[in-house]
Amino acid sequence: MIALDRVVGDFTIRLVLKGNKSVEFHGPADITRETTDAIVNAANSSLLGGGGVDGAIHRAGGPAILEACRQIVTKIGRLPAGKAAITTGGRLPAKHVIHTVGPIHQPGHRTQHETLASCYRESLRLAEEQRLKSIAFPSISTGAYGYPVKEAAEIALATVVETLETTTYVSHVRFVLFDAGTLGAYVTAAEQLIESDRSSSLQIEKAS
Ligand code: AR6
Repeated sequence: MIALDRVVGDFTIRLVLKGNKSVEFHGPADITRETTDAIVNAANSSLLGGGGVDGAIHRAGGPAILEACRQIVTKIGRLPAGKAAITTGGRLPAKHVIHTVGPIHQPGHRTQHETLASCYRESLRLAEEQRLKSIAFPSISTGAYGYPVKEAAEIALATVVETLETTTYVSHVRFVLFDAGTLGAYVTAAEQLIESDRSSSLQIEKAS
């Protein structure tokens, strides 16, 4: 069992799954530096940018991303919560950005669980459609949208692990988490998953 509070700084923990697939937890780190085939943006329904990770992605990726978002909005209108759309990565190291809209947290609202799970499923579906091998997610909805991080981490991880059982191309998923508290919540969710399913294992990949 990993005692996360003893590990400080930038590192990666890897959850190894059947079929040579893996889910990594990396942080504290900035997703705009990721070299996965795609990174996921926690956007809003306008797709026209915002604060948090959305602002960081548009700043680092440049105007090509916004232009591609505008074209999507012209075609389909606003992107509903739980759905996803793919654009170029512009100047980012990742070739693609998958924009998804998380639920805004409202205490006691059970449908939000399904909407948040749908963000991960829909993003993975688009990556699979494009035959991408790797994708990086931020912690969707746990910033400005206020979703409790423990609950969000459990939903995110369970959905990703379940969806990875069905993918042909996508085999590496990386959660890139901006702060130590969020990283801790995701690793705890991974530890709980391993307790219930002993066929997977956790490894500390890198510590610096
Ligand atoms: N890399 C990785 N994670 C980041 C980064 C980064 N560069 N920057 C922030 N985070 P948020 P939401 C983390 O608010 O809750 C925007 O204005 C952040 O610490 O970005 O889904 C959109 O336009 C937190 O853990 O997304 C929407 O209006 C996580 O990313 C709204 O915010 C999500 O925080 C979406 O809210």
